[in-house]
Amino acid sequence: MKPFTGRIKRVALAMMALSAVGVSSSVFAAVGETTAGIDITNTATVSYTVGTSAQNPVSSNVATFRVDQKVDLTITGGTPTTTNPGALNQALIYTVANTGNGNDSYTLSVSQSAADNFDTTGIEIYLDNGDSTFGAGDTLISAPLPLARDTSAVVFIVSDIPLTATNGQTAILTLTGTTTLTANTGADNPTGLDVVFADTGNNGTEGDDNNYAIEAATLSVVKSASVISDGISVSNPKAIPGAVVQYTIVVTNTGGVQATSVTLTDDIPSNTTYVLNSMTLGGTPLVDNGGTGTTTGAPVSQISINAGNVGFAPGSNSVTATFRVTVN
Ligand SMILES: [Ca+2]
Ligand SMILES: [Ca+2]
Ligand SMILES: [Ca+2]
Ligand SMILES: [Ca+2]
Repeated sequence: MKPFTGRIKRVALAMMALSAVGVSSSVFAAVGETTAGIDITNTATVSYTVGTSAQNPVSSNVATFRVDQKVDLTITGGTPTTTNPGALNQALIYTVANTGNGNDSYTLSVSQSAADNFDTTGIEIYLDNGDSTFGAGDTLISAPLPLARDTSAVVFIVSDIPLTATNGQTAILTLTGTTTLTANTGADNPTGLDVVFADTGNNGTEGDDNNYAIEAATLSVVKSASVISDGISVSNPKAIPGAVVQYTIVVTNTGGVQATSVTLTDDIPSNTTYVLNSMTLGGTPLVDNGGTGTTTGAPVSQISINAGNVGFAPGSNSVTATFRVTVN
């Protein structure tokens, strides 16, 4: 009865491991299969009679063979990760499952696709601490990952996103796991533990993709100048010395996420003088150095305007700022 009880216990442990990481039990096709390394013994008995008398039965020798190890694993990429250009330590989630009938360890590696938009840098692999979220409690994987039969682990590829990535781009990364066991393709050793690769392709290695999806703000800036007054002509003022010229700066976001902390900075051009308190943002006049519009120097050599957030929804994806100078 002992082996039977033991198997119940193992299955129960496996189910606990499953619920801990939220993996469907259907991935573990080997649940219920006999564990590698168990010896199966059998004895034949012969009974007979002589005349009408039953004789003592005769037993055979014990025939023994060892259950061999079926190596099988699955790697499954999870939901893609949405991220931004320049973001550091961004995680892609994968599940590694031992679907064989024995304990195993897997060497994990990462490859980057060339059929996507960009590569990431600084790649590391982490083992999750059970919350399926990459965080401080997770552990850097630097050795083969041990997994008992019928258990799985959540693993993250963690890497940095280049600043050059743009809105809508993707980077595809493949996590590959390879058993540390060696297949025995020769004759069966009845009493030894042979290893058989039972995964797809019978090569002891499996992998799957996941990808980063970039959400970026894409800002463009357009600047124009128009003469407001020259003290001579109301209808057609010209840029003569003493004329007031208004600069208009329009920032437009054609990306997929709002830009934050948008600051417009402009040097006051040579041969002009800044008109004090002439900055506006979204049509609202700003008081110099009142919090939103800042001037530098006396006389003013530079202005800057804190435009805050610039959204990306069509129709509300731009901000307009103005300021004025006089021509010296
Ligand atoms: Ca790539
Ligand atoms: Ca975690
Ligand atoms: Ca064998
Ligand atoms: Ca394979």
